[in-house]
Amino acid sequence: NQGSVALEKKSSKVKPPPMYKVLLLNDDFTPMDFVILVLQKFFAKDREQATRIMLKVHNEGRGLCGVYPRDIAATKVDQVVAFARQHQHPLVCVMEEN
Ligand code: NFA
Repeated sequence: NQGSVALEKKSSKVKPPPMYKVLLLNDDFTPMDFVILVLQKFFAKDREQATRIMLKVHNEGRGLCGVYPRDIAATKVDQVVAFARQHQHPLVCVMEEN
């Protein structure tokens, strides 16, 4: 089992958890600086990384913020959407299985 028991055959039960992408979607109204703030606050990006991701979303319609196990991904989505609504911005954040 992936090396946890000496001489046992490899890998019959222990699997890594399914992973989920968390993505931001473009809209016409959310300010660019707010999207950069979201990427810094919830996804631990520095200002330069956050700016690159924001511009990718703006230019291509969607962009990857991070990849996480299901519960963590779902919490990020909820936190981002709640924060955006508190500030009256329509920003959309979704998760999808990797
Ligand atoms: N398109 C928005 C604007 O021009 C900026 C934006 C980027 C919104 C990424 C949502 C996501 N103000």
